Amino acid sequence: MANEERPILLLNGPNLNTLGLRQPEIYGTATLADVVALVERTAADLGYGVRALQTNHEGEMIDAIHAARGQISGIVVNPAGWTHTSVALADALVVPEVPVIEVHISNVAAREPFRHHSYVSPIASAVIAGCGIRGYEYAVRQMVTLVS
Ligand code: CA2
Repeated sequence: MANEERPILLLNGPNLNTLGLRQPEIYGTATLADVVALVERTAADLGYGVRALQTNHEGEMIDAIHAARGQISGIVVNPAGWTHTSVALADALVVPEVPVIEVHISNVAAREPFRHHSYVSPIASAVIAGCGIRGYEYAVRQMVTLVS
């Protein structure tokens, strides 16, 4: 099956639709559209398509993950605030049975203690944090290495 038929699923969690609009000292000035374009460009260079979703609604993200089962090569996810709160999202991410790579724009380990725990990291193949939006590019490259 061609890689385009099994795209990489790019998931961005709550409030990331406002990326670039506030707190540039933490998150930089790039927008969510810049992130999606970077991921699409990187994946296309490596022969993969991308299906992208950003949502502020946890159930919508969980439903999208369930619906992707059997259709995707892997998941690149920035769970945002749900990283630190959501057993349900972590449980959903294993449903498609594909590699999951967790991305954080900021270095969560260097921030408040409540950001030091992730429910997603134990089910992730890799975790990238503190590289700015470049972390998404690195995640796609690592994903393609894992699934090709
Ligand atoms: O560093 C990251 O990528 C985070 O996942 C971002 C989350 C935060 O809760 C995590 O601890 C780390 C926050 C995303 C909120 O999105 C914003 C976008 C623009 C400006 C401020 C927040």
